[in-house]
Amino acid sequence: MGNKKVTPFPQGFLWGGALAANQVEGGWNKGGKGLSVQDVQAYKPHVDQKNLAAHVKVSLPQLLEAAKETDDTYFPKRRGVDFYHRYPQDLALFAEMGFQVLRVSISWPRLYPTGMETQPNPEGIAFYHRLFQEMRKRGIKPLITLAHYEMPLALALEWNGWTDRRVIDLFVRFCETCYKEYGQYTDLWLSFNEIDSCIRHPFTTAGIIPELCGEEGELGACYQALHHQFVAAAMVTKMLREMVPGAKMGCMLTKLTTYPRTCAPDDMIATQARELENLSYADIMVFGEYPRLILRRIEKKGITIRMEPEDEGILREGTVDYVSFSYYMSMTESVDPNAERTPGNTVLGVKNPYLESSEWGWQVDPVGLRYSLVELYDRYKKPLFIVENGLGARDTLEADGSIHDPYRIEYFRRHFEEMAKAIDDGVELIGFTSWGPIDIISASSNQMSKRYGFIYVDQDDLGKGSLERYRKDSFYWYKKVIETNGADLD
Ligand code: BGP
Repeated sequence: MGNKKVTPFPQGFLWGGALAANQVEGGWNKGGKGLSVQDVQAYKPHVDQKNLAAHVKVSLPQLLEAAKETDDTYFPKRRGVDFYHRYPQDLALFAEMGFQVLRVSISWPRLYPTGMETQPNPEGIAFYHRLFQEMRKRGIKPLITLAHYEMPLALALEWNGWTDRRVIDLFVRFCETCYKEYGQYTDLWLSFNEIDSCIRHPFTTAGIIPELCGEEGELGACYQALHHQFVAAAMVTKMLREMVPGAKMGCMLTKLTTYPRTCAPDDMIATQARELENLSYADIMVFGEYPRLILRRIEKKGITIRMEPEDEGILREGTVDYVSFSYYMSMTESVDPNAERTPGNTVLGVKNPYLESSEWGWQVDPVGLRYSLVELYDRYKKPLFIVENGLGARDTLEADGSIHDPYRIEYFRRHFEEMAKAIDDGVELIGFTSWGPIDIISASSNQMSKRYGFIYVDQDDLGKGSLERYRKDSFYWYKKVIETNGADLD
C-alpha cells in the first residue's frame, strides 16, 4: 500500500463551490431583468459589525431613491463580478479544479421582472439555459437555489414582500417555470437560502419594509412572512416531485452553533433557547409542522400568525429530502450582561476564549463543524449537504499575479479534517460546496474586499479594476483535495 492515503469521504461525494446570483452575476439591468431587493443595497464604507440591526435597516424613501439610481458605483451587487458575461471562463476555472457540483441561484426578477408577470422573460430563461448547458459541457452538476435573497423589488415596494400571502402563488409560478425549463439539468434543488435569516435581515430575505408594516410591527411581519415562505417551500417541494421525478429538495439553514459560555445552568438555558430557535426553521421543513415549543415562544412574544386551514396539510405533504446548511463560525451564549460579544454571520455572539477570529470577527471553529454535523444528523436522520463554508479575508494580488493565502488553506484543511471525523462518526454527508469559490460581493457588507475565493478577481469595493481572474495558492490545493476525494489535505 505504501503511503497511499485512504480517503474517509465516500465514493461519489460531491465537491464544488457555491454562488448566489445577486452576489456574482452583475448584469443587473441586462436581458430584461427587473430590480431585485439587492440592487438597492448600498455599499457603506464603514460597517459596524456589532450594530447589524442598524446596518440592515431600510427605509421606504431611501429605497425609492436607490431604485431611481442608474449608476452602480455604490451598488456593488448590480455588478457582482460580471459572471453574467464571464461564466464560460469561470466555469473553465471551476472545471480545472475538478468541481463535480456548483451551487447557483436563479434570479427571480431575471425571469419575472416584477414578479407579477404571467409569462416569463424569454431572455432570462435563455441565460440560465446557456449557463446550465455550459456547466453540463464541463461535467459540473448545478445545485439550484430558488430563493437566495433576490426577490423582485416591486413585490417589496407594492406588497411589503412575503408578508402578503399572494406572493406564495407568484413564487410557485416562478418555480414551476424553473422546473419546466431546468429540471433536465439537475436533481439537486434548494428552496429558500437560510430561511431563518428573515428575522435578522427582513428586507433582503423577505422584502419587508418598516413603513409598510401594520399594527403587527416588523417582528410580527417577519413571522407572517416566514409562514408564507414555509407554505411556499412545502408547495414547491411537492411540485418538484411531480414535475421532476427523482429530483431532491433540501432545506437550507444558517447553522449558528452556540455553546454555553460557562457550565452555569443559566448559561445552559440561554444557550438551549438559542439552539432550539435556530434548529426550529429546519424542524418545520423536515418534520412538516411547527414544533410546539416554537409556537409557544412566538405566542409569548405577543405575535399571532395568520394561518389558513389548508396550511397544516401543505406543510405535512411538502417535507424535504435532505438538509443543507451554511457553517462559518460558532459562538457562545451567556446571561452575563457584561460578556464580550463578537460578530458572526449577521449575528452577535459571546466571544469564545478558545477560538481565533477572522478579520471580520467571526470565530473560526472547525471542531464545531463536526459537532454541528453530528447534531443535525442525529436530529433529522436525513442526508446532509454543506452548501456554504469558507473564510472571508483580505487577500493581496502580488506583482507577479500570484496570491498567497495559506490562512484559507489552513481554514479548509481543518474543516475537512472535522468533516472526515463526522463521516467516521456515521454521519451521511453527501457533498460540500465552498462559499464563494471565486471572489464575489459580500452578502452582509456589500464589500468586494471580503474575499472568499480560490480565484482572485481584480476589483475593489467601488468597482474599480480589470475584473481579471487569478488563481490563488488555495486554487491548486483544493484541486488536489478534489482529485484525491479528500485523501490529500497537505
Ligand atoms: C450567508 C449567505 C451567503 C454568503 C455568506 C457569507 O449568510 O447565504 O450569501 O454571503 O453568508 O456572508 P458574507 O458574504 O456576508 O461574508
